[in-house]
Amino acid sequence: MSAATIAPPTTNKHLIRWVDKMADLCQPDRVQWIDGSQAEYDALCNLLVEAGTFTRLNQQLWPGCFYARSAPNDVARVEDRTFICSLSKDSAGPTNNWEDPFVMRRKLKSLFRGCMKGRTMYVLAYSMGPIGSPMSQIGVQLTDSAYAVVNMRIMARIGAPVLAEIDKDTKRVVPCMHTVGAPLAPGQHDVPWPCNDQKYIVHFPETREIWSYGSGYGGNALLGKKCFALRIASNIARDEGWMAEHMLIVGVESPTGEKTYVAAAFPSACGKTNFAMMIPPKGFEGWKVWTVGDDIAWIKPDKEGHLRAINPEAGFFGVAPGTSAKTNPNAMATLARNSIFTNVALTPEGGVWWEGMTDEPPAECLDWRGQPWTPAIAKETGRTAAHPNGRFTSPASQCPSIDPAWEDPTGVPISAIIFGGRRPTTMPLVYQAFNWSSGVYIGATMGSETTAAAGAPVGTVRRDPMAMLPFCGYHMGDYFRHWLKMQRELASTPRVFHVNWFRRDENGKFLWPGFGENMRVLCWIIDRVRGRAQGKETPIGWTPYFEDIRWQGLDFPRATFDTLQTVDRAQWRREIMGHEELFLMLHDHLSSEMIYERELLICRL
Ligand code: SAT
Ligand code: MN
Repeated sequence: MSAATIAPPTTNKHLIRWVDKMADLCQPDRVQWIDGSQAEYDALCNLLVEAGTFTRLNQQLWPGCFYARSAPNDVARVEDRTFICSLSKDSAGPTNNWEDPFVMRRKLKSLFRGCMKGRTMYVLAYSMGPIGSPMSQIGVQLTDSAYAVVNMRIMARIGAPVLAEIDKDTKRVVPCMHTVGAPLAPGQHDVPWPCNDQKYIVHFPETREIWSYGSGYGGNALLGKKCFALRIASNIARDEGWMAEHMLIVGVESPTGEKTYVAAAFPSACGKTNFAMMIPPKGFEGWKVWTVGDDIAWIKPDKEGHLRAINPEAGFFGVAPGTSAKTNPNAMATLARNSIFTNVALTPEGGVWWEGMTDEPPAECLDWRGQPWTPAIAKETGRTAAHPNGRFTSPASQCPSIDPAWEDPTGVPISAIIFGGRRPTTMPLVYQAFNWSSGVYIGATMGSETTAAAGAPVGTVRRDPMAMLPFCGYHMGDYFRHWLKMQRELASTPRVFHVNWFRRDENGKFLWPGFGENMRVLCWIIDRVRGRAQGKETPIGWTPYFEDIRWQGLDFPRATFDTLQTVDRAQWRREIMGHEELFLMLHDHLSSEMIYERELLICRL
């Protein structure tokens, strides 16, 4: 076994022993400890270019940028191959796939035996959260994917400074195993995107371990993100009395310099990244929206009992299609350099393109599979140039709206929590929960209405509690309990709101213009938090009076606003029937407070 030939850059005996043991299991040709330097990053990128995984983009147009195409069978997270292997099936709950941890371990051992033959095993120490922050957590990912390493360098803090933290031995380290599952026989030629048809994304919540097999893409391979920062961290958070949430964090600054931070959870395809990087509309001169994070928030009570949050990530792994100078200029500026693009289109000039980036598509390009693509071909075949889940990986520090406090080790104070969904009917533009437990109920029952494209009957709501359905690492009923329990740790709870940008009129037309205008709703939320705006009591919560929304710069008809805010009792009765489905599934772990909130809502209606 030719393990590390250079002395490992750590004194931690447990870490060294584990790396040796895993190298024995996976049998890589080499072991390389990642230091996180620019030189090392450049060398790995060169290696990826040589391997055909990366194409260096035109450096005049896209400085420091690379382009990658994945295998067509490895383009997204694989929820049906994601497992929570707690000791008892009951702890994983009905919303997670479960397998007996002993059975799964045996399976993984056999899959991982010799899985890195012909490859390098990288030892990637990483910190989720600023290095040294009391709210940060540390992981070490062993991976045979250089692509995963260079992406993780953008998405997390990695390398030597993290190893130095590990050497202090003050924090438990989460071991993360990752392989693309494609060992090479001697002399065998590698493919640009090695992966395996068989995929396993496995979490052991009690021992805080992650094992990922067969995929090199996104959340399957960048283990700090969904696997650690949400599924494992939600378990740690429950045990330690904090919250690991699928939420963006923004700070809103008024012209007088007053700053208010909010966290928000929306299901996928509701414009989370756009909201996190919002530019205030006409009429809001002097206002500023600052970005702290676009995907994950770790929220913890401070000594005084106020919630503070950090963004555990250091970059954005954003969906490219639909991102443009119109929908999200801050994202466009962020991704303009030092970024990695995956599964978008490659233009003849050595640039990238995706649907929605510009009004005019390029005359020709290579699509995400490497096939020639023209607007005419698209018209004829319906093929898109970019994969709908094509991504950019970009450093958060490059975002023009990045908050000056985004790396504050103590986090930022959270004054409000916002839930949202894509709801063509029923849900008003905005309403405020009466209190914490009714807020938890609102988050627990949130969801998005299915569209015709999803195959399901139109009008069905897919419940996605707190946008955590694929990310909660334990029983969803216990997760609601944990939310309710958090109130006891707090001197003051953040106010809770629900927003819906997607309500339509009887002709199917959106009632709300969206984008930057969402600032008006955000301002009402802040005015409520600060005790400045009135709320009108309705059966579902407090709603804004027309007069309390800041309308400057927008001529918005009062009648449309009234339609947007309508609480239709018949629709709401149907809505509550839908809540029952979720509650039935979770019934044996459901807190009585949730049933009580439901009864109260029924009574008020
Ligand atoms: O691929 S990720 O899991 O990082 C993003 C997503 O699918 O939500
Ligand atoms: Mn996400």
